[in-house]
Amino acid sequence: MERSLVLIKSDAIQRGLAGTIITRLESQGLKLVALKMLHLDKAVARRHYAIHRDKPFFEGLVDYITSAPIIAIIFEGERAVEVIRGMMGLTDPAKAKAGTIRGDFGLDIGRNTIHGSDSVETAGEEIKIFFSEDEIFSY
Ligand code: DAT
Ligand code: MG
Repeated sequence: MERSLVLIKSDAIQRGLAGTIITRLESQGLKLVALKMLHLDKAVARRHYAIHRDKPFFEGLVDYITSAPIIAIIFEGERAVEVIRGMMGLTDPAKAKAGTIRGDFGLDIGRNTIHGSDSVETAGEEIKIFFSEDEIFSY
């Protein structure tokens, strides 16, 4: 069974959208196997977004994701990575289709409410940043 790391990002938490977003994903049949609320420090944020370190938006992205608490979740399911990316919609909420999480709730490309792993390999790496093995449940 595939796993994906989801982050409910700072703007979504501040706007009270965490439950709505989690419900959408759970309702699709994705299984919650780990969940925690945390306030990221800059070092962990930089590690999570390391692939973007040379982009002009990198420091703004790190400031944003560390500006308020987030919720980190591992969802498990068949083709979980692809299913979640589809439900999230495109990175820029202005381009994301209605019915997708970003299309419905995203404010702008920086504040787009949700992160989801972009491949199974990335998911494995991202999960290790946020969770230890004993925080991941089997049921
Ligand atoms: P995604 O989150 O869809 O995987 P990404 O990996 O390209 O998108 O970028 C990571 C995050 O960085 C994205 O969710 C929001 C931010 N971001 C991406 N492109 C941006 C841009 N041009 N300006 C500002 N923020 C950007
Ligand atoms: Mg990405």
